[in-house]
Amino acid sequence: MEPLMITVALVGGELSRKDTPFLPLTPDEIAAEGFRCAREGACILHLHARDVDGTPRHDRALFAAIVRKTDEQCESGGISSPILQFSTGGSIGMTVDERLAPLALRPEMATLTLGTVNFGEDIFENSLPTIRRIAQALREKKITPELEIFDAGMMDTARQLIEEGVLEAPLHFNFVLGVPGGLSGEVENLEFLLGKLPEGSTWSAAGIGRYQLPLNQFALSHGGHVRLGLEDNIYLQKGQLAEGNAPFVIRMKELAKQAGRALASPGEARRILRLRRS
Ligand code: KMH
Ligand code: ZN
Repeated sequence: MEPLMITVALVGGELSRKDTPFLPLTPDEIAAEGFRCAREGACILHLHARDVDGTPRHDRALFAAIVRKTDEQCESGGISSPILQFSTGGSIGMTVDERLAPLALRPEMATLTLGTVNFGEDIFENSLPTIRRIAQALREKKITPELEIFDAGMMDTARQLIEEGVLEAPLHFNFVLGVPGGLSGEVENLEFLLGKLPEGSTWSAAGIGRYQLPLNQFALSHGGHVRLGLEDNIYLQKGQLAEGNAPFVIRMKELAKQAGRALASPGEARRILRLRRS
């Protein structure tokens, strides 16, 4: 098996400090948290940004500050900078223009959700024209997409977009299961989706709330990769808030060690993901 890539979804676009006091919000906090996670073995940071009052804001300057501060921390801490993966999902209600604005910074990776899905009481909107538009922006800027799969039909959309030439295989998929309104996070659902992966794809598994750990463990033992962190789950175990994102990484590092699977460095992750600028 390839070394395990750990992606950390540090903050997300929906939570607030009312949900957990351990949520990093400012660029300084996000960068410090990213550095801690990278030091423990994470190789990809999935990024959203927040305004001074914690409001989700897809603002280019905020993302630029996160990038700069993360690089500075890694350099002074003597570790390689992780891959920075910008969210193009943003948070519910953002316009597509807002969601795309930070891509001007040309990160190595960015997300691309392959369909509209109910998101709790809200709607996370990704019509086909929107998906094509985001995919084109990524292509033009040579940013590698991570395809976010929240529901089964999104795998059919992946196939359709490959046929259209909008997406180019081989591709990297991230299954985000357990969003209320999307496909739930039972392992059998992940197995079903894996059966639909286009040849040559790489994949990771993320689970919302209580689904995070079992889906991560399945991926660890089946040649996939993992996404974890506060965006998806704020509890380290039942009733115990995680004191930041690093505890999830530390636990996964231990599980990988027990399973005899090495962790991917950022350089190895660039090779595994065939990053366009590697
Ligand atoms: N905040 C969610 C509505 C992504 O980052 O690409 C969407 C999301 C997906 O978080
Ligand atoms: Zn996200």
